[in-house]
Parts: sequence; structure tokens; C-alpha cells
Amino acid sequence: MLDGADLIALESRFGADNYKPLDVVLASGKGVWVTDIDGKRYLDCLSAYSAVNQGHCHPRILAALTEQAARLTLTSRAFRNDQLGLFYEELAALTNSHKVLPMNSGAEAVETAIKAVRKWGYEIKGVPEGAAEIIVCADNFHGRTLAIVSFSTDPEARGGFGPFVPGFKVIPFGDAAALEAAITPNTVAFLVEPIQGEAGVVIPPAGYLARVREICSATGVMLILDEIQTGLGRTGKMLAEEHDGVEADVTLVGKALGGGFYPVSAVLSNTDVLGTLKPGQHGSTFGGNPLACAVARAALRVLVEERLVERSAEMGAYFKAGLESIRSNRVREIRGRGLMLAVEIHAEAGAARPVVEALRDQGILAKDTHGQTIRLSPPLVISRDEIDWALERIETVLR
Ligand code: IF1
Repeated sequence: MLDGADLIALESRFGADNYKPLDVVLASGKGVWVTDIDGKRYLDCLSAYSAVNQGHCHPRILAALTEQAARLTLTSRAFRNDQLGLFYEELAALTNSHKVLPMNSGAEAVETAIKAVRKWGYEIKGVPEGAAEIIVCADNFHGRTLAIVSFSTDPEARGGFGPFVPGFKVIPFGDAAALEAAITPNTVAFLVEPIQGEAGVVIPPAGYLARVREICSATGVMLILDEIQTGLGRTGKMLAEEHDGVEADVTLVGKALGGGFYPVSAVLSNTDVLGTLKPGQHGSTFGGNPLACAVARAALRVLVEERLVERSAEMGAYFKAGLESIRSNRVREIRGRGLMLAVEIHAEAGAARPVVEALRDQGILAKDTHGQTIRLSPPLVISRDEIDWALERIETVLR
């Protein structure tokens, strides 16, 4: 039998070295709990970066997956399948969208949106061919493809990968005046995360998104909200845009859309943006396949029927209040909305990584980001008792 050290050695021997995971080798999961190969249990406070909002191995999603997998898994879009239309209808209803374009990963949804708004710019807005500009924010995270890293401001994410894709302009996050100033007649879209995830759970100033919405509407610029991480209940609303009472022209969802079982993403549009893509102009072998659609339909049904969005708001407020009541001079700030939470450690108190390692030893899996921040985003099925259990341990580690 291979033990944990053996399996880690295999990873380092054969695997590309593009991750530095915590050395915990997981073998099973149920709800908010995961178990390593030695049988030690951990409370998952990362949820695969919000891809398992419904909890690990949710039985209803598992049933939908196995039922569909036994019936039909992949047809390609050359033919139709009996799940796609229903998936569209259900997702559109839940997100108040008119059009849906299914893809697989989050990055593919972002790429799709970039292509669609550029085409919209040329065909509808009348931007001269090749001149379309898309405005993005500093410290963004939208994925790892070449176009996306072209407008990343993280040297780690883009260093060494040029030449880059042109046509992007970077402005500060949370600064509506900067957006106004950056827009030109060739601007086709503004792409932004409602709350910046990778940047460390950064919430923009109150009124920012509403002002952004006004500016985009007044100037004929498509507002693209990347809700791949914030969407589907994570922040206590189905979409984070609802906190600000705005509607994006294009909304990107992924991660939890696949319920943690399968990569499913989608571009949702409330305008004619997706209408500019005609047969042959965009696609994917796997996007919209019947297995993906059946899994996503079940993942959405679980969110609604188990009231996980409401639960995220309620448990998030409870967890946040608990974190705020921890007396520790190492804590600089507690941030977050719903169950998208973060603890920022004072620079003088050391880095976040050793804190995350100490949490792991206490049975809590969380992730450090940007040196000082610890993200806490458990599956939305977490209970009050489980939060109390976590708070006790987090307090022990932080004091
Ligand atoms: C990794 C971060 C989270 C995302 C938003 C698009 C994507 C992501 C807002 C792309 C993906 C992931 C990818 C993951 C780390 C992770 C992450 F720390 F890098 F920023 F979640 F916070 N838009 N985020 O957050 O989606 O193509 O990966 O499906 O290991 O790179 P994807």
C-alpha cells in the first residue's frame, strides 16, 4: 500500500510543479467534511474555490450524474440532446437571463464573453475592426488562458507568457471615476468581479456596482460580471450583483454550476451580445453535453430546494460575527459577504501560510492568498454547530 508520502513523491516526480498544495492527501468527502488516506477528517473551508457549494458528493447530484451517465454522456453539439434545452430554461429562470452559452471551465466562459462582446462591438456598436477595447481591473483573477493572463496584473500569472493579446485596459478596482475616464468610443465592455476573490476577498465601496452600471448604460458599454466564484449562492444571494440591485449585460458562472462533480460553465446574457455568435463561430466539444447539463440541473435544484442561498447569508453572518469576536492581535481585518470570508493577518504577525498549516493540523482546510490573507469559504451546507467547531479551532490557532 502506498502511503501519503509515496503518493506525494509520485506527484513531484511526474507532475508539473505549478502548485504548492498543503500536504494532505484526500480520499473521500461528504458534505463539509473530507477525509485523508489515513482516515483523518477535516472541515473543508475552501470548497474547491467555491466549486462545491452544495457540499462534497451531494447524493442528489450524484444520483443525477449516475443516472445520466448510464443513459447518454456526450453527443457533441453536432446533434441535439434531451437535457440542453431544460438546462437553459432552468438556468435562465434562476438568473433572470435571456440567452445561455454553455462551456466547461471558468476561463472558457471568460474567453467566450470576450469574443462575444468584441463581435458585438464591431457588428452592433460600430467599432472599427480590430479596435475594440475591454476595460478590466487591477488585481483581477479571471483564469489562466493566454488572453486572460494578458490583462492580469499579477507578475506570477503573466510573467514569461508573452507575447500578449492586445485590446485590454487596466483600471483600479472599486473606482467608478476611473472607469468613466477610461471609456472611449471603442470601449465594448467592462469586465469585473463583484468581489475580487484571488485578490483576497476584496469588497468594493458601497454603491460601486450601481455607479458602474449607470456608466456602462450611459456609454453603451457591456457590463460583464465574472460571478464564477461569487455566483450561485456563495455571497448569500444567487448572484452577487443582487446585493447592489444591478443586472449585468453578461454574467459568467462556473464552478458550483457543476456541483463539484463536473466542469460546467456558462455565459449568460441579457442583451443581444450572444446573438452575434452565428453557427461555426464558437463552440466546444464538451460544452452543453447531456451529462454536464444533467449534473448542472441537479446542482441548481439542490441550491434552490435546500435553500442554500439563504443559508449562505445566515451562516455567513454567523461565521463572520464569530470570527470578529476572536481576540487576537494577529488579526488585522475580517472581510466577506455570505460564506465568502477572509481573515487578514497583520504583516508583523507573520505570513498566512503557517496559520493555514496550523489550521490543517487542527482539522480545518483553508487557503492562504497573497501572503497575509486566509480565505474561509466552506460548502453552503455548513451548520451552526460545525461553524462553532471551526471557530474554536481558528481561535486556538490565532491566539
Ligand atoms: C486555480 C484563485 C479562486 C475565478 C474567477 C474565473 C476563474 C476563476 C473569479 C477561472 C478561478 C480559481 C482557479 C484556481 C484558483 C482559483 C482562485 F485563487 F486563483 F483566484 F477561486 F479564488 N473567474 N479561480 O476565481 O475558472 O478556469 O479555473 O474554471 O488553481 O487556478 P477556471
